[in-house]
Amino acid sequence: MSEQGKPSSYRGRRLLVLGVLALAAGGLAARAVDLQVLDKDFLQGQGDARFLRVVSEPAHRGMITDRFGEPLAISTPVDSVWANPQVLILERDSWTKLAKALRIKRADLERLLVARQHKEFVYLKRRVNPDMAQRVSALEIPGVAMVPEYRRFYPAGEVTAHVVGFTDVDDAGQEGMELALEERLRSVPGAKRVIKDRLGRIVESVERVREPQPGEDMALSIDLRLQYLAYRELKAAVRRNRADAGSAVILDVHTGEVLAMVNQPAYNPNNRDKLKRSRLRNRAVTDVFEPGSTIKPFTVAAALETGRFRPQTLVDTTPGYLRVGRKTIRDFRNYGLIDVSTVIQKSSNVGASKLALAQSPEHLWKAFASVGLGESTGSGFPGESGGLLTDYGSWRDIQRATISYGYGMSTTTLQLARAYAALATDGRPLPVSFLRRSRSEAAELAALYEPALSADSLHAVRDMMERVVAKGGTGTRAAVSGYRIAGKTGTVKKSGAGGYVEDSYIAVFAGIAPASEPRLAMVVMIDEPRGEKYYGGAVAAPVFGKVMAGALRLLDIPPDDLPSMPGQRLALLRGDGGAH
Ligand code: 59J
Repeated sequence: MSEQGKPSSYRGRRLLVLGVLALAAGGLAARAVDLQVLDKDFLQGQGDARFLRVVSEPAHRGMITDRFGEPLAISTPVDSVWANPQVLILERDSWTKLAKALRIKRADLERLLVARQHKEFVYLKRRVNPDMAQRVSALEIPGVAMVPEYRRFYPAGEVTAHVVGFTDVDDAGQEGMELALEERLRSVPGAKRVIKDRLGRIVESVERVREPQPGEDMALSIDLRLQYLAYRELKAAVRRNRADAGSAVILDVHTGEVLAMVNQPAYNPNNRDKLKRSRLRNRAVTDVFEPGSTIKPFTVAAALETGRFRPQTLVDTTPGYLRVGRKTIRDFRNYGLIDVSTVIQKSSNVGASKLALAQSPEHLWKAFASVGLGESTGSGFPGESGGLLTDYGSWRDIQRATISYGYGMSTTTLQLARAYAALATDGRPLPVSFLRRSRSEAAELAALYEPALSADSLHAVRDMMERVVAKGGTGTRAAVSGYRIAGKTGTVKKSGAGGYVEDSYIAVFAGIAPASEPRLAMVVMIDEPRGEKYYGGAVAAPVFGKVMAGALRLLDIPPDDLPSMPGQRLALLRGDGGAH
C-alpha cells in the first residue's frame, strides 16, 4: 500500500462525512415537519387513545376463620365485566355475541346501553367466573373491559351461615358477624395511575396513588368441628320430629365463648337466590320463647339461698295441682310428698311454685337477673333479643308461681345457655363472645359481676340436675357414657293470641358437662315437633346426648364417670363406649 495518496483521500472522506451529516440533519428536519405539521392529527388521536387514568385497586376483605384458623369466609379475586356505553353503543354488531358470552339476553343488554348511553361506565356482569371472563376478553369488543373485584366465599356453607352472615354485592356486611365486624373486616381500595388503550384495557401501570389496605382477618370463637356435629344432629332431629325449626348453642363456661351455634331452617350463603327471609334468622339469638321447666334450677337455687331449704327438704305436691288465686297449676301427675331434688328430677310445676311462693318476689327476681335473664348477653350480635323478665314490683302470686317454672317470661336459646354457664361456674354470667377470648380476659370481665347465688347452692342444684339424666329422670336420653351430665328437660306449650295452644309445643334440653368440673353448657331447642313425640326428654335430650358425647371427646375432656370394672374401662378408652 502507498503512502502518497493520503492527503487527497482524507479530503474525500471529510466531504463524505459532511454530506452524510447534512443529509441526516435534513432528514430530521423533514421528519419534524412531518410529525408536527403533516401527521399531527393522526398522532394526536393515537396519543389520546392510550390515555392516562386513575383507577381504583381493590383490596381483599378480611378473612373470617374459626378459633383454629379454619376459613369460614374468604375473598377470592374475580373479574367484573363493565362497559363504556358511549363506545359500546356504536358496536351494534357485537352485541349478540357479547350477550351470549355473558349469558344475558341481548334485549336486556340493549336496554341497558340505551338507558346509559351518555354515561362512561356501567357494569355488565359482576364477579364472573374465570371462564366467562376469558371468553369475553377474547371478543376484544371496543368499550368492554374487566375490572378486578373480590367474591366472598363461605367454605362451610349452611353449617356456619347464621353465625357468619354474608356481604352484599359491594362487599359490605349485611348479616351476622360479617355485619358485626364490618369496621375491621372492611378493606380500603387503593388507587393507581395507569395507561389504558382505546378498548379501555390497562396497558401499563404508571404509579401507585394510594396503597390498597386489606381488611383485618378475624378468628371467631366457633370450633368448626363442634359446629358440624351440632348442625348435623339438629338438622336430623328437626327432620325426624317434623319440627318447624330448632336451635342449639354450646358455650365454654369459663370464657363465655360460643363454640357452636346452629339453627334450622338454614340456607346456603354461597347461593342466596330465591331465599325466604325467615331462613336467614339466627333464631338462637333473635327469637324468644318461654323456657318452661328449664328455668326451675334457678328457682331451686334461689330457694336454697334463703337458707330455709336443703336438697332433702320435703315439699308436698299433693294432689298434683295447686290453686293460686283463680288459676290452677298442674303437674304431669301427682308426685305426692317429694324432696327438693325430686322437684327437679321429675319436673314438678307445683313443687317449683311452692318454692317460689316461699321467697319474696325480689329474692326470686334477683336470682334470675343475676344469671343474665332479662338482659342481652352482650354478644354484640346484630338483632339480638334480650328476652323478657318483668319487674318484680308488678308480680302477684300467680306471676311469681308461673315464672318459677318458666312461663310469663322469655329467653333466647343463647341467653338460656349463658344462664346455664353461670350455673356451671360461680353464678356470674360472663358476657357472651363470638370472638376468641382468653381465660384471663374472661376473669377480668367476671369481676364486674356480683353473684346472687352462692357456689354451694349452685353445686347442690347441679347434683339435682344429674338425677334428671339418671334412671327415673325426665332426661335420660341426654346421658353420655363416661361423663357425668347435669341438665333439665322442658316441654313447653306454645302461647298464641288466645292463650296456650293445645298440641303445639317447644321441646328443650339445657345442660352442662362434665358435671364434676363443668366445661361446656349446651341448650337444644326444637320448635313444634309434629311427630308422635314432643317431650323435651324425647325430642331435645337425644340431640344434647349425641352432640355432647362428640364435643367432650373432640375437646379431649377427661371422662369423670369411668366405670370401676377394669374391662369396661378398657372398652371405653378404646372408644367402643359411645353415647347410650
Ligand atoms: C306441659 C305447660 C303451659 C303454660 C303441660 C307440657 C303450664 C302452665 C300456664 C301439658 C305438655 C302438656 C302458665 S310434662 O316441662 O308442665 O320434658 O319430659 O306447657 O304448665 O301452667 O301436655 N315435661 N311440662 N306445661 N304449661 N301454663 C313436663 C313439664 C316440663 C316433661 C314430661 C311431661 C309442662 C315429664 C308443660 C319432659 O317439665
